[in-house]
Amino acid sequence: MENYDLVISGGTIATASETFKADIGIRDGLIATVGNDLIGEDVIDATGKLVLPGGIEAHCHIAQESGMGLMSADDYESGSISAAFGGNSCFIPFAAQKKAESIAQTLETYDSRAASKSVIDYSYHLILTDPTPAVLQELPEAFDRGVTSFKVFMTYATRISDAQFLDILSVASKHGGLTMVHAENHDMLTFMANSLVKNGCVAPRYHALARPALAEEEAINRAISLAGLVNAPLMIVHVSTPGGAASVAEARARGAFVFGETCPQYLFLTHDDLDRPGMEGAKYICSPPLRDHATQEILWQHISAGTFSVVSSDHAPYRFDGTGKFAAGRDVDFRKIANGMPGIEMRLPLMFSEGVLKRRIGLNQFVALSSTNAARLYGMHPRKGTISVGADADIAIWDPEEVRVVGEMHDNMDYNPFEGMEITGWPVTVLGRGKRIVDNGALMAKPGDGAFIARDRTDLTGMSGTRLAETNRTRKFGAEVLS
Ligand code: DUC
Ligand code: ZN
Ligand code: ZN
Repeated sequence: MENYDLVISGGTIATASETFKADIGIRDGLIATVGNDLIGEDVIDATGKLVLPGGIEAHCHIAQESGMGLMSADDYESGSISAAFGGNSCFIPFAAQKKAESIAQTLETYDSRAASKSVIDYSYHLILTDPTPAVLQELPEAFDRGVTSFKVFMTYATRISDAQFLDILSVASKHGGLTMVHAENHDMLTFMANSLVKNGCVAPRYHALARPALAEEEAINRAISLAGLVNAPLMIVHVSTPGGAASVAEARARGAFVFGETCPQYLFLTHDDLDRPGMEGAKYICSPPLRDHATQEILWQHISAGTFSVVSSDHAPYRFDGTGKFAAGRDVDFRKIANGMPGIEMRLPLMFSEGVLKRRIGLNQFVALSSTNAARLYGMHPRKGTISVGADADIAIWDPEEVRVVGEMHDNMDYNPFEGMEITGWPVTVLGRGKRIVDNGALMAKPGDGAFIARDRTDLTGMSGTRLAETNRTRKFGAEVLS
């Protein structure tokens, strides 16, 4: 009988499509076989445990300056460690372009921030803030080196105009990149914020009022229309509204290249959290803002109906002090409080405990939402995101019965927005390419053990896209509307 480097024995394996009992044999960091009675140099007894593909965190801000220029509290070491304790074996933080910077310079900066620090495998999504013609020309080179997705903003100082958006989308359409968008209508937000502040409404709770659902819904519809014009794939990140989710669902139902993401904070927290005493509400300032209980239920319905391809943390860590939330002072209005909250370690336990165990989603759907779909969408499948022969042995072993009350996490934060919740089901061992990253509460990996993963372009097979009559060459008497 063959010997493997490591065997995971006796567990219940779940992928995005199947659940079954088997052993996994690992050799040279890859899954070499899935079978019974396997023999290994090293064995992990997974009896009574779930054996899942390691989570892939597809939206987090690590060692990144915000639009306000504020550095996130987590670097690639603390951020990746926290991710691993939360069941993730791979993550895709953002690499944010500074004004006037080339994409090559941006990627060089983030390579130096990540390389010797991450304990899990990683890639980046670019953030485009200065899409000059030279930058757009450079974009396909980033796709070629495996950075195949990038985010743009429809609000903030870093926002792009609709004209710039179309230019970007048409480059992405032609060269196979995936555009991710923060969709909120900037002028609606400015109007609301100015009116509130003028009337003395400056406390954290007004953050939610200043960013109404309608502003997100309008921007999502516009983004889908713009992408449709040039038939470009589009990922709407952090969808927080019923109308926004409905637009994603409608676009997907007609085969458009549209994908959606939501986040745990929109499922587990509400704008009432912004109304905590004193400045405590600042901990819950994130954008889009927290909504209400009715919205949570509708977002859950969209999760179970398949509207969202991924549930990501949007971990954007700013401490509750002068280095983070209050970098502009303690007595400032809500507009000047750092925007974002932590959650990279909580994403999967929350979704397992409240999603799977409360039967809102099935176990296979949990795997799809937490790992497999991200791997597919962001060009890492089948190397990552599944348990199959030849895949990286990126595996999370979960105790589905362990109960913990949420407290401190392994990130570099001084608060946890989910503190005090009772959560059932936690990852106990996480492997990255066959090596233990965390094991029974202990960190086993070293900074630098994680490697950069060059990603493929998004596979759009099975979606028809948007073929508008006006851009169809044969109907336009041969005119080249789109090059
Ligand atoms: N958008 C994000 O994706 N994260 C933090 C804040 C924001 O506006
Ligand atoms: Zn955003
Ligand atoms: Zn984000």
